[in-house]
Amino acid sequence: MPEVTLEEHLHEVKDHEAAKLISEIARMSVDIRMEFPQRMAAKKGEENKYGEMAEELDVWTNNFYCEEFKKSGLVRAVYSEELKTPVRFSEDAPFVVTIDPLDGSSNIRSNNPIGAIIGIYRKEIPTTGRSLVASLYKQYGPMTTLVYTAGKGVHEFVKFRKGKMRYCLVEENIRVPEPGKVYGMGGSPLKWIPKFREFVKYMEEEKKMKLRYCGTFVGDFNQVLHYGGMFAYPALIDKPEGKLRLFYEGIPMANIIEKAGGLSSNGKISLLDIECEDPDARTPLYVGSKELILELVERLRR
Ligand code: AFP
Repeated sequence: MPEVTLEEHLHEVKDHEAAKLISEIARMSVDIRMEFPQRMAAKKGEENKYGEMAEELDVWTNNFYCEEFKKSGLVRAVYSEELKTPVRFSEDAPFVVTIDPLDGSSNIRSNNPIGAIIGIYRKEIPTTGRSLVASLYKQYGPMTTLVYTAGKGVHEFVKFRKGKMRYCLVEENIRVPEPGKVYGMGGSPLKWIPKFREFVKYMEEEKKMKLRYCGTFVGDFNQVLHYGGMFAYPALIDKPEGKLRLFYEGIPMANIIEKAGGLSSNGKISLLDIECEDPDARTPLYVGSKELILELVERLRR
């Protein structure tokens, strides 16, 4: 297959400013990935707004993105899982971005896959996911990959080290396989709502699906995008809103799975249709193959 770089592929994106921002975000991976080894066993940073101990690398990565976004001149506001309030730059810049700058950072010490999740809007937040211009995630695994949608299809690239940094196309117009093969769930099974626990049993015993879970949403999502099935961080008995963040994690990834022919849900409706005023809101999250998500929503409704 002829080598197609990310920059060449982005020529197909009608919104040229969005294409430029996606290319800028891809370039940032070089400096970010180089920070990992020296901070692997870093001490815990300070407590974040959710009362969780942010890793030092969370804080560094967030600051790096904010500095680079400001320099790009393309971003007027950054909403981040690591910021108590959004940081604002020049008001005439075209985009507002939501970022989970380092998803899965509690997995750094164990060298599990980690990643970044980014939503790109022209409109102000809060808004629904339907107004996303583009969304993307980067996975820092054995290889650095980037998956994006700018509205027309979902496309995956892998970063080559040779020569100047470039991402090359691995697969374009990715479709979530039906039926799916794998499932993964966050949290403690003892805390999942009973109807979801029953559905997990159904996936195991009736659907004969295989458990695949790495503890990072980006890694667990990526498996479902490629092999089909479901990733869930469900509603919990003591926390009906679940753990994952609607704007920083759920909406950008829901956009990708749905543009790839899959579905997302909070147990009732698509994450892209949730109207929410709170940028820090959490949501129960179910994403995956369309038929499986429809079955789950039906069973949760009973
Ligand atoms: P961290 O970024 O604090 O590691 O949280 C990662 C995450 O938000 C998401 O990537 C995982 O799916 C989920 O948390 C795992 O949560 P549990 O450790 O509660 O299963």
